[in-house]
Amino acid sequence: MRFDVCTLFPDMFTSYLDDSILKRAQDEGLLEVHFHNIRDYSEEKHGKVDDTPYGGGAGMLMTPQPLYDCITAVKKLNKGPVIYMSPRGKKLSHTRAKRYARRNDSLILLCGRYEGIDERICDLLVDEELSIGDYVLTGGELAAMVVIDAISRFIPGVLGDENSAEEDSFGRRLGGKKEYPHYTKPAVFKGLEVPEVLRSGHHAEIEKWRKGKLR
Ligand code: 4FV
Repeated sequence: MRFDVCTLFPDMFTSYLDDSILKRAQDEGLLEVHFHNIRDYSEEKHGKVDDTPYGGGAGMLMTPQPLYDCITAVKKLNKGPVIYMSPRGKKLSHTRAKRYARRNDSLILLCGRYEGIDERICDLLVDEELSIGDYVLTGGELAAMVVIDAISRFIPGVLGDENSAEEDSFGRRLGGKKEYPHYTKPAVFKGLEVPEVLRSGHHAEIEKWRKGKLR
């Protein structure tokens, strides 16, 4: 799966994507993430990408020209939907992440900064707005990392165990509920014992106990 990220801060993604599961997924060609610095498309001197809002109000907005030219250039490379990370958007969920992974080979993620972007970019180029929660971040980059992470877990081969994504919280295996408590070695830690049933080897009993712990 290919992601193209339009952002003012491409370097923010480096450490997050250069480690662990997502790094391996990229090395194995299961995941591609390309970055496009919106500032590179500014026609203003000094790469200006923001300006004051018409009608007044606090803060600055991202101006339309750099955004339009950046996204238009990226659309030549990536035929997927343009998704703007915004508190206004539909809420990211297990189901929505899985759907993106199943229905799309590629996505374009647009990261806003300041108070957001000129609405005409939404009118002209944005296909969907997506939110990771009802709060406001200083930039869409963190939201884009969350989206890349949550969707990538559903790309076949990214997680060691094919079923893992469905066995986690909200997964089909758990009926969409939040997962049961997990324990690993040692059997006793700070005087707290791992529930006996989990060490019994009785799989039916273990399954029953786990189902009883779902929330
Ligand atoms: C956000 C969210 C979010 C709004 C202004 C970036 C910021 C700034 N994105 N889910 N919540 N974005 O707060 O996705 O442009």
